[in-house]
Amino acid sequence: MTTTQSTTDARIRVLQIGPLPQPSLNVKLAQLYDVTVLSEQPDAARFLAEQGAQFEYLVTSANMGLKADVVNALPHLRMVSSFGVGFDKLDEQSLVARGVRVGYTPGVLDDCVADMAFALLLDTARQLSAADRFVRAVRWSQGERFGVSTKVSGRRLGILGLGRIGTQIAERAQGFRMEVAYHNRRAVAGSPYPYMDSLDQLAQWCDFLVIAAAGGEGTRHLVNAQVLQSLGKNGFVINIARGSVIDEQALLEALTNGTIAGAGLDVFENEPHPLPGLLALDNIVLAPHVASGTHETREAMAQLVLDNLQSGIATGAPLQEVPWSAAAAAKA
Ligand code: 8YV
Repeated sequence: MTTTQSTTDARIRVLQIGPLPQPSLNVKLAQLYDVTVLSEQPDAARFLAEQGAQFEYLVTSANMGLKADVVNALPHLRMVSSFGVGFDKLDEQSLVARGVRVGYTPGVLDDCVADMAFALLLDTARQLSAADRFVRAVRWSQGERFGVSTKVSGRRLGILGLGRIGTQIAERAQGFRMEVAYHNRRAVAGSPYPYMDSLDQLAQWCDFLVIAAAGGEGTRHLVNAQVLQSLGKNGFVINIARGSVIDEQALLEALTNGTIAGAGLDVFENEPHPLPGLLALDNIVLAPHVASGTHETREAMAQLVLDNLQSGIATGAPLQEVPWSAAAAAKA
């Protein structure tokens, strides 16, 4: 006699750290698996102590991350599927030590993040948001003049981090006939763009410094007071990567003192709390970490989270696996 497991019994248990930014993904995960959302538990630590041993699969996001104490409370954890390309908030040490495979969502968000870099660059240089505020405040209608802004086409674009997203930013710059150069932890073989040995050199050379480097300890505060000084009073900094790459206090001072001309930021050191001083400045454009936040890209990211999880369950490996060794090299 053969025994048939009921669908419910066969459903795989998945621990989800919290609600994911794409609502359809929360729904699909719950349809496909037996999902427990950790943030919905009245006492998460107690839940983990009592039921942690039942989970082999976990879903999180770049933003929510995954802490060592959670990994350590899941003795049978085999695979993590994370929504996002950044993995600076996933605890590398505990995951690697335990041999847990980790999937993430590179590639599918490059276009939208690069588009956002240019949106912030154009807005900051041409003062579009400030112009919008000016018109809405009826200042134009009352006879005031807005003043002039800064030309973008044909200028120099410096990219910190010529990875997938940095490369897409460089490609968009061609449409604006911009000169492009970059700095990385090492030169990218075959890149058509000139490599600058130091970030300081890149900052001195460029008009617009765009941050597209990975987050984490290896890149923390790379853009400091000295680099901003080198960028100079006509220079702009744009950040679509991680807030931690810029020393936000030094940036606030540079924007306030006129050490640099302006900034466009989608990311901050302590999200969702930009330094309060930044909110009062007019030479800055602020966005709430939404570079990947289009319907199309978020759907593609959601699909990759599902595909990574499904692949992990079926084969033991996600389709797109976090390259921890590259991150370690960045720190060296
Ligand atoms: C995510 C991001 O949307 O992919 C990343 O690393 O920072 C964003 O694209 C966000 O972090 C989701 O949690």
